[in-house]
Amino acid sequence: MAMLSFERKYRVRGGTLLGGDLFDFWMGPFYVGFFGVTTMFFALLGSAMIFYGAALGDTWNPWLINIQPPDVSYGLGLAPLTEGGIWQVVTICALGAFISWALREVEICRKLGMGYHVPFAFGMAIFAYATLVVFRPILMGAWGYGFPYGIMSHLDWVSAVGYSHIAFHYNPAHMIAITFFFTTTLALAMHGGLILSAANPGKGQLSKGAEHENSYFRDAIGYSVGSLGIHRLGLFLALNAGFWSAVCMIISGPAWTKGWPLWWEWWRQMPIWG
Ligand code: UQ2
Repeated sequence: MAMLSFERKYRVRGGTLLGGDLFDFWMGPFYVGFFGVTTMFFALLGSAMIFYGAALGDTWNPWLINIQPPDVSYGLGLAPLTEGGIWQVVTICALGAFISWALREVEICRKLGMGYHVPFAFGMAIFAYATLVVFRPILMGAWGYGFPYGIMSHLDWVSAVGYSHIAFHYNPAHMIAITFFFTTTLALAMHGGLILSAANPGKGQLSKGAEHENSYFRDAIGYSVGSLGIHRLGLFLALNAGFWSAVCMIISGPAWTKGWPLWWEWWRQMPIWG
C-alpha cells in the first residue's frame, strides 16, 4: 500500500495531552503536537548553547569539543555560563527535549489506540541519562559530578569514575547490566537470524513462516519462546540493561565510595567458610 493512502486513514484527530487541537496537525510525514514544538525549542536552544560553548573553547575539532560541568565547589547551585553554566543549560535542554519527545510518542500512541511500550522503553533511556547528570550529582552534592559533553571527554570521565573504584567490573549491578546487554544482543541475533532465514530460504524457494520458525528451535533446543514471546523477551532484556546501568552508577559514590573489589568482603566473611 502506498504510504500516503494509509497515512490518511490513521491521521486521526485527538489523543493530545496538552494544547488540545492547537498543535494537532502534521508537517509532511511528521506529527507536530504541543510536545513537537517543545522538542524543537529545547533541541535548538540546547544545540545553540553547545555551539556557544564550543566557540568559547580552543578547538573546533569535533572529537575534542568539551562542555564541562561546573567545578564541584559550586555544589548544587547555578554557575556562571562560562564556569559550567552552559553545561547546566544544555542539561536542562536535553532533558526538556527527551521528555518532550517521550510525551509526543505518548500522544501518537493515544491517537492510534496503541499501548505505551515505545515511550516507556525510551523513558528507561531518559532515566539512565538523568541518573548520570541529575540524580547522582544531587546525591553527591554537586553538579560537578555530572559527565562532560564531549566525545573524548565523556570517555575520560567514564574511565576516571571506573578507576576511582579500583576495578569497576566488580560492581555487582554493573555485572548484571553487562549480562543484560550481552543477552540482548544474543536474543536479537537469534531473532534476526531466524526471521531472515525463514524469509530467505534460497533462490526459487518459497519463504517459510511461523511454523518453520517454531520448528527450528524445537528441533534445536526442544523449546520455542514464540513469535510474541521473543519480542516480550527482547523488550525485557533491553529495559533491564538500561535499568541496571542506572543502578550500577547510582550506587557508585552515593552508596559505596571504596573500591568495588572490597564490596565482596561480605562474601569472604561469611561464617560458612569455617
Ligand atoms: C523463538 C521464536 C522466535 C524467535 C526466536 C526464538 C518462533 C520468531 C529467537 C528462540 C528463542 C528462545 C528459545 C529464547 C532464548 C532465550 C534467551 C534468554 C536468549 O522461539 O518463536 O520468533 O525469534
